[in-house]
Amino acid sequence: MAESDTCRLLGFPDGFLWGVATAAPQIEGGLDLDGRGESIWDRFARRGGVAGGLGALEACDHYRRWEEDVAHLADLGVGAYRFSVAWPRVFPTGGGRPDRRGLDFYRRLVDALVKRAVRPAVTLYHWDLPQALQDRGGWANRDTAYRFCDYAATLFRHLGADVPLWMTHNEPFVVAYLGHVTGEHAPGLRRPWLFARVAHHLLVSHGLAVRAFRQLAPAGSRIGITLFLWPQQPASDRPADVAAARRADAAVNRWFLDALLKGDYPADVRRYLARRLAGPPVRPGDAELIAEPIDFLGVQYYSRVVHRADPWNLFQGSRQLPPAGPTTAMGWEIYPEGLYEVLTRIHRDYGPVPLYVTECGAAFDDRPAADGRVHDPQRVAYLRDHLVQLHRALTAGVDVRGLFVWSLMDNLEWHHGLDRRFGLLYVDFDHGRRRIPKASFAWFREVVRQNAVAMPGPAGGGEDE
Ligand code: GCO
Repeated sequence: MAESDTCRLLGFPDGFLWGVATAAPQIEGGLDLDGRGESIWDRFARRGGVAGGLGALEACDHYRRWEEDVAHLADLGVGAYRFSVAWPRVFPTGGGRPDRRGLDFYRRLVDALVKRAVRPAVTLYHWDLPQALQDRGGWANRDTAYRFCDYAATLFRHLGADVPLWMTHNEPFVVAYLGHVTGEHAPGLRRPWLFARVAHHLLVSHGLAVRAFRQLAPAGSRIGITLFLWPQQPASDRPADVAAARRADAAVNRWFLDALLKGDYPADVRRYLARRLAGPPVRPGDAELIAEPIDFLGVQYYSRVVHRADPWNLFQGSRQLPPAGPTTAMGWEIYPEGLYEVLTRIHRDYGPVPLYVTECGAAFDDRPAADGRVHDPQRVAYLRDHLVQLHRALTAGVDVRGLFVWSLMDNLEWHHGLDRRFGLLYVDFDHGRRRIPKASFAWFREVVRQNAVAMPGPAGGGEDE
């Protein structure tokens, strides 16, 4: 390395945890293998909710190719791998006796990771509810929260000793909103009045699982939850726009942050929802349950949303402005400063809770070049610019312990199907699902190895080595 490169390195604290993330329904496939039960995403895809239909859910065939994927993780040199357990593999109908084959799959995966010094970070619910539970009302039914706790306890017992980081839920806002308000995600409902009810039951199930964890998990392993936390900003300083952005922030961000870290839902949005739709069905003791202390909070950041007041929007009284600047293949504005804003905001408004950025990444239209390699300088620039903002937050005193890139490999981007490529590994879905490390894979390996990010030189090069 040249002297000048050393000067342009932005170093991270010792022990900073670098990782990559995936989720079972987005990579595993193997829908019919080893007794796996039907998930709400299978049913949703069968009904036409997913581009590419049920076949797209075969995704990366990770259920069969997991050893190859673990080898890629080892090659990448990451300290941790965040993945989710498929509830329908462990309890095909949501409850009863666990299926040994499902548990054994995750046991083998965890053992292989531990052997390669990659720490497993397990998400319990990344959106694949057993369809049998949906048939009984899904998350709109409080009973699902108790079923979730049983499922969580089973995993704590089986894997607890080897999993240092657990996450109860992935982005409960997205489950409540895209699954039950807009219907873009499974179970595909358009019933805005269910938002607060579903969100509440998700949080109750989180609290129950945290309490079970305290009894069952070995000392030293930690539990938290991951939240979708995008800044919601006003389009102008007109009072109506400012109020609209504030309301959106309350529904998207504060609803969850306040309940988990302050022990109450924000009064403004609670009143608003109760008046226009329906409030959360809170029972005595729920507030304390939800605010059961967690060991860390997972922050998932991709972009921001800018709001213009619109009284015709029933849910939040605003509409979203189209992005002003460059976007990713998701149509999301590239706004790295937002990561700094989110991290410092949590620190300021909620105190010094340990944070992990449990997802950050971007989709671009990658394809192999004539030389067979996949050059993705946009992803490298995206990640680098976000790491710079993360570093800024660390310098400002925010307690961020690690970052997980979304994602290890191209995978099923929910209703969009297989063509939104977020991976560091390119997956050739047409030819045997071959994995090809992209240029960003090599770039991230260097970040991990050096525990530092190299800043671009005056010519702006060094991105596609
Ligand atoms: C989410 C999920 C991931 C997505 C990723 C890109 O944050 O929506 O956790 O499953 O695939 O965020 O949209």
